Amino acid sequence: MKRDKRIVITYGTFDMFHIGHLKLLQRIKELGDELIVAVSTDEFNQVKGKRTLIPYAQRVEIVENIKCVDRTIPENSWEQKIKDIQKYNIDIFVIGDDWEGKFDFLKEHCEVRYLERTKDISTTKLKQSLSSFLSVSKEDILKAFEVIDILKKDFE
Ligand code: C2G
Repeated sequence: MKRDKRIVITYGTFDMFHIGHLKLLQRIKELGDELIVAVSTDEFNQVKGKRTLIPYAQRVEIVENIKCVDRTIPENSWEQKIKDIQKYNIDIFVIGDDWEGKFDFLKEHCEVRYLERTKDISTTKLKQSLSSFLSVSKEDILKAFEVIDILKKDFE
């Protein structure tokens, strides 16, 4: 029985949602008609050894409100993908190419595509720039304000 809609699925943590995540989801959606995103639960992120800043409830609420996303499901384990593909009649599994080859075993069940990651942005980089921003000491900030005051006087 020919189904008219092509259904695509991807999996991820989507912590501190950023432009790299958005560009990926938009490009995945272009491959089909309906996009399902499996968002890693906090418990599964522990299994993945991934520390997240934003709790699952907020990460999944953000993802399900992304225009190109039609549905979200929880990602609780590495092993659920085949069942998901069967349960949701998935035509294409897609993920960033940092996973290149890792999910080829799904090829018996659906098409598998790896898309290029967006360069120069990652949750890790965001956390690093956030911590360096926050590590500016109070003295440095006060000194900066003093310099601004001096400069303002010079221009008066
Ligand atoms: N991504 C991207 N460009 C970036 C950062 C991330 O395209 N600059 C992609 C990743 O390749 C992944 C998706 O965004 O396809 C989500 O990234 P993460 O939240 O880091 O997800 P990850 O930890 O890779 O989880 O079972 C699969 C795992 O759950 C994937």
